[in-house]
Amino acid sequence: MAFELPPLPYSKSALASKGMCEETLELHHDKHHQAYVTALNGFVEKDPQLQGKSLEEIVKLSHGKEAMAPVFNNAGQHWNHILFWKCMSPSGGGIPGALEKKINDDLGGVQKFKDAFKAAGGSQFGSGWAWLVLGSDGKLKVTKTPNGSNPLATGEGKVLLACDVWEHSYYLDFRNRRPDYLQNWLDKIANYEFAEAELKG
Ligand code: MN3
Repeated sequence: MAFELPPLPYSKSALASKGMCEETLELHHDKHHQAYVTALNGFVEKDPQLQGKSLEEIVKLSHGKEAMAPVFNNAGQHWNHILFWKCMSPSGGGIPGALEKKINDDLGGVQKFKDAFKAAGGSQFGSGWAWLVLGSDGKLKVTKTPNGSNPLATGEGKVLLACDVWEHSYYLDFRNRRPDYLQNWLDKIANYEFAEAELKG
């Protein structure tokens, strides 16, 4: 079974009033994400050791192996983007109670969480991702990864929020202003209902 591009869980214009325009989602989902899926399927077709494996298995199998870097980059990006679409919502921005309490307990409050997330995403040199994860110690943690890497590969924990800080994610809407994209994403777009469901799940 070839890997497939999942449909967006909202229309491409659904986030336009929130600071992510239709063209951004069209290019990002239909072109960028599709390209990772197509490339990954190409690698799987040529490599018997990848055949029959789940996406998670391929991410873990290829992580840290120099010869498999192209496989890892594309499998990682497929996995990351599947999450990213779920981590945004037209009704995003509001933090439900149980998640807010956990953020207060583990990260010192919502403002500190957002500052840490902005710092992680803003300081990721070049392309990459900012994450809110639930660590194996049961505590929330804000982290970042370069390029196509992710907490599944690094073993840093269960992802509650994934934010793409590659330029293709924000350049049409915010130009070079990545900190503004991150602030807007956290305040208006982030799907904290999803994060809370993952926290409880
Ligand atoms: Mn992307």
